Amino acid sequence: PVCDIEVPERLSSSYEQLKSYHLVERCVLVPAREGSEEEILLVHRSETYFYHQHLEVAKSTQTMNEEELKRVSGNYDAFFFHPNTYRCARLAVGATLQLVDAVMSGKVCNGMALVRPPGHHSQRNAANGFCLFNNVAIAAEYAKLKYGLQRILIVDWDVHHGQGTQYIFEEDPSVLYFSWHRYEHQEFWPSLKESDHDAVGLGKGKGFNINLPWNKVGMGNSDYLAAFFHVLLPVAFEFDPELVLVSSGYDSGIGDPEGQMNATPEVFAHLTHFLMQLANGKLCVILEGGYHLKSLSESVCMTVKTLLGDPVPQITGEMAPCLSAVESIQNVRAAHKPYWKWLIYEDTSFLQNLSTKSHLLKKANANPSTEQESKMTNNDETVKVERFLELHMKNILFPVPPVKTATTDSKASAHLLPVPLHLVKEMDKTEIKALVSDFYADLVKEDKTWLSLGSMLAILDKILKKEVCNGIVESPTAAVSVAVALRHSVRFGFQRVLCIFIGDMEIIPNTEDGKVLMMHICEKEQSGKTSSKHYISLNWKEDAEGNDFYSAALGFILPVAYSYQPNLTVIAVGPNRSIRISEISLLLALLQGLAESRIFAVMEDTEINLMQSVAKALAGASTPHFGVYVPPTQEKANKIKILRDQFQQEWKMLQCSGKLSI
Ligand code: Q9C
Ligand code: ZN
Repeated sequence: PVCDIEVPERLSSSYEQLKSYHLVERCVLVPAREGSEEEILLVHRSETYFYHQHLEVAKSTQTMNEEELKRVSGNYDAFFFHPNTYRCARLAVGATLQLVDAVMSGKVCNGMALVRPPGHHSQRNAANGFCLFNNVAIAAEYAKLKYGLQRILIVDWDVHHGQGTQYIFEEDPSVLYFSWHRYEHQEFWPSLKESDHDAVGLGKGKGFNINLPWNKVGMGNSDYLAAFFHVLLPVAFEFDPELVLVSSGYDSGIGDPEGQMNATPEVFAHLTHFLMQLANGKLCVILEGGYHLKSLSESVCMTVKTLLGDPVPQITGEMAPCLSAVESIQNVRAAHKPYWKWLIYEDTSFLQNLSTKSHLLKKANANPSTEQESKMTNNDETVKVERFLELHMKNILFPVPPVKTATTDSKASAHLLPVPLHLVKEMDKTEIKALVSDFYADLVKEDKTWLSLGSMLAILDKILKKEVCNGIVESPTAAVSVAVALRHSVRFGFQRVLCIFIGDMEIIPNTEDGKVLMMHICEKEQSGKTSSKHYISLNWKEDAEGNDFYSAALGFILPVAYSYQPNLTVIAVGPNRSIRISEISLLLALLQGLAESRIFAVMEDTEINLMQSVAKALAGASTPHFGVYVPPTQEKANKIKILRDQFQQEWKMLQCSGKLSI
């Protein structure tokens, strides 16, 4: 039997594409090795015998003739032996473990293993779905044993359910397994009941298996991001893993003949960027599926580029999850409510009548096309997506600014910052004066104010001209500085600016309607200011030790921001901020996925610890830690719910339940 999609070209074309983006030369190359029998047996041992059937059978295929290979392969579902399969599979295991060692020893922060055969369908005692040994599962057991890890997160973004991985860790609370997958009400391979959202784990492992079944094809960027905001990320931050492994199949990307989904390569940059915020950045990405060679290789490149710390491309197009995706998200949240603190006060209930149920009947009645016909249309489709991607990647990729983070040395305090920043000269006084009187006179009333605009304008200019990626500036009058900054940016041609105010500030109403989205995080209710689509006030006061801001950041701020798709983010920290430094760091880390990482921080509160943390977050120099996870109080959870209900029609990434409450 032959397999015409899980082919060696998957690796060679990915590698060629990495070379053409000059990504290979920026990586540390970790040599592969064969995984040892002992390592393979960490997962594939038989519990009752000394004879380890799975390993022995696999080993014996090395010397078989074609007929024997066919016979053995016939014992499995969608697995095909070649005389080299065993050796390749041992290399795939070994390469994966080498990556785990490189990350755990601190030699590298993160990395990707380009291996085949893939692993996530492989079970303790069976090959399955192109997988012989379960590379990622072995890696998790290995990391537990060798490094004493107690919490490992496996994120399986392959379009198929990694049922093998689920079976292996079903009863194990030390490994949290998350998988989304094409399901179509159990119509799609491997067509298992246990791939549905109600398979949450067994025994002690209850709550540590999370399945998000897609009941329709055509899921895209918004659906994947919604799944991260409303399911995976909150759980992941609560779980607080020590290591993150990705079962990284790109058959969930556009053009894949298996997945039939619509997500474009840059979404993988975003998913990667989010996962880099966990486990102190310890992230190992291991290849699984992905059968459209162009889609696969571009997605691999987006992943590696992000692992290397490059800014993330903007997502284009309408940001709204589809109804079926939202329904799936609602059900998995309902299924996991008993197990996770962050869900305690979320109003989640199961949705029984899914909008996709009728689609089953349609499918059964549809005329099956002949194999010849479907091969033809498949080829057409493949070429079409190839052409689309060729153009699309040119459109979304952008030159990385030569400088990451800029500041001015107005008070000679820049040297106190923990990371070397790029120093920019203040704008010249006459120049400011001219600018202000021409365009900003209504905003700048006091004389001493315009004097303080020199640093702000100098840095902002560099960001707008894309000479630097982000910047930090002190300002004794943040509200005025920001008002000027916003109008200046819009005048420069930026169409959507996201502005987040933190603390007590007299917010100057913006006149750039629709081109600015403001969010104000403060303790007191803003009297007289009513929220609207472009002005949202989030009253929040710190009341816990640790960090209880995850629910606001993931459940509200990020979905709104992703719905808006800003091309610049401005953050202003004023007096009496009501969130902690660790919470501001979290926000900064998450928001760097937007606006090609263009962030401008305007600081009125210049407490040294705060300045250091913001500088660190912007420079991306250290791996973040955001303080201990604290679940939101009922009051706070309720606040988020009310805001979500209020805005989910306009900012659709907020949607996480099927039947809208308004
Ligand atoms: N009629 C991975 O992506 N399809 N495996 C079988 C049987 C198997 C995919 C169809 C697809 C396996 C790693
Ligand atoms: Zn797959």
